[in-house]
Amino acid sequence: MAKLILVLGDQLSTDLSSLRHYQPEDRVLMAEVMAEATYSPHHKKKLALVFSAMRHFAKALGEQGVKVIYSPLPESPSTLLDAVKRHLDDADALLITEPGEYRLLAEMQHWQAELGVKVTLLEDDRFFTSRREFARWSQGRRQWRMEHFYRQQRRNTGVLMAGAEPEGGQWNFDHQNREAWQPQALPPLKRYAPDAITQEVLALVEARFAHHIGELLPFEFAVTRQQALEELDDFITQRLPAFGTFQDAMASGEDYLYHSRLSPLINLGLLSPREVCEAACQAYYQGHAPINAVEGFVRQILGWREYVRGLYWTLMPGYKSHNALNSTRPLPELYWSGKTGMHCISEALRNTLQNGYAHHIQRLMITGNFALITGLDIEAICDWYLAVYLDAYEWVELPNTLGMVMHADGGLLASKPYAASGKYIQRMSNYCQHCRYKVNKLTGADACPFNSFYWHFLARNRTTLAGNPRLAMVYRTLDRWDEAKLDAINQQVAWQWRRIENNDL
Ligand code: FAD
Ligand code: DLZ
Ligand code: SF4
Repeated sequence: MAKLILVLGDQLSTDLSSLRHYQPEDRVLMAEVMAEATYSPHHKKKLALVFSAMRHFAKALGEQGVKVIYSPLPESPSTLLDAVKRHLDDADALLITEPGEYRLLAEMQHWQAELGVKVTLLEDDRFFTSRREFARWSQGRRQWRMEHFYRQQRRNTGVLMAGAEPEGGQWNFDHQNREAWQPQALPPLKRYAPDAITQEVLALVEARFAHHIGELLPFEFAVTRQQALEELDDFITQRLPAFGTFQDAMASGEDYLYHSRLSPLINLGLLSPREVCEAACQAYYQGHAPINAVEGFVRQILGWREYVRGLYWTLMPGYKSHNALNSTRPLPELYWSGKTGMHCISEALRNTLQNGYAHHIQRLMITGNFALITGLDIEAICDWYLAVYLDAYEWVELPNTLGMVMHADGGLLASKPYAASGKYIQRMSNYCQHCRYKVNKLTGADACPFNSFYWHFLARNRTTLAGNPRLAMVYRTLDRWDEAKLDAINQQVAWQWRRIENNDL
């Protein structure tokens, strides 16, 4: 009874549930296929990262004595199913750890009939919480809140717990994690020179995917398990201690600040969320990093990352079609070109297009906030976020974009929309000092566009949002404004839209 074990591009973990069933008579199949490389116009650096990491992982498995068939582009069949058909040979069963995205799971459910052999999908247990456990947690709750889920996660796992109490006496140190940026020297990043495998991949991406978004070179990212561990160690020793304090800060020309940039490696499977949290907690217990940094970091992984995955699998496929604020404006060209006079957006997009990266506050409060307050089309903005980041997979991208940024799920993921005027951006960054717009102006050719778009957003969504107690104060302010002021905002917004359409804002 020989099996074929299909390992996907984001399943690069030696303790993957399917690989734990490997027997000497079995074979492992890994395939680069056009269907996965093009279902989204992935950033060129993401393609290079995925293919290079896949090739290195296959090589490492082979060196451990595992029989691996590796099917590289451009010769590889165009879909995963075709790759399986080509290499099934005498195997009488196909084993797969369930994929991270709904679209692929839906396809795989037809494979047994197509292939005529038994297809078994195993749970992906590289997460703290199984899909079933999340469904159980969410069942019957009037409100789903990340904070409630997170506390339960802390209790269940014992992570950062001192007996029954949270370490440091509080569940949450967010109030210490909102320092605005102060100019300071940041630790240098580690860079990994492309080896022969990566160079071959870079040539492939340049030749076959030249029309995809983003800059391919320089490519200096970690692509192996060993390099991923070096990245983890570098973050823990160099950046974690200040991670909390500057978690929400933004600075012109500083692309990573104290963020970990570990998400692409965790999502690929080269690092496990458990070992990443353990490393951070160890830094706390050894007195190397303070509690606000370590708790803040652990919350992102044990809390947010698990929460969005649970929400995705519990609510798909229906989740994708929510549009509570009726956001329908076509995505402006500037999201793809990066060209705009709004310095905060231009910086977030420069980071995105050059590095396939933007830190959370850039994604949420700059490009996301702009999409929310201008009312951009939900599908288009979700497609954009899925395309442009090294770490983008729908299970994590969709809840963050549709729920957290666009408030399109009506507040299921976040209790209030993350809408903000220029004032917030001015407080948390130095962007406004370098901008052609004046952050304190509401109207006029040099007024910060975030201001009028923000008030216009509140005014046009009054019916849906005014009842939200967390927005009561801003609606009271809006209520004090006379018709002339509201009219001036409408005209400003109409004028800004014309400028956006002419690629001139
Ligand atoms: P750090 O700031 O160092 O955070 C540590 C880790 O926590 C990250 O590596 C990540 O694994 C996890 N994390 C932090 N915030 C979140 C979150 N909101 N949801 C899930 N995990 C989180 N993250 C992705 O991994 N893939 C995506 O496709 C993705 N799309 C996003 C889209 C939008 C609109 C927004 C607002 C956020 C998105 N995020 C996504 C979450 C977050 O922005 C990134 O995980 C983070 O910026 C990655 O950089 P980092 O590794 O330096 O993170
Ligand atoms: C992201 C990606 C890309 C670009 N290419 C491949 C590929 O050629 N072969 C493969 O097995 N996986 C690839 N992946 C990762 C898959 O898209 C990912 O497994 C699914 O989206 C489920 O998360
Ligand atoms: Fe952004 Fe407005 Fe500040 Fe310019 S002035 S950087 S557009 S918030």
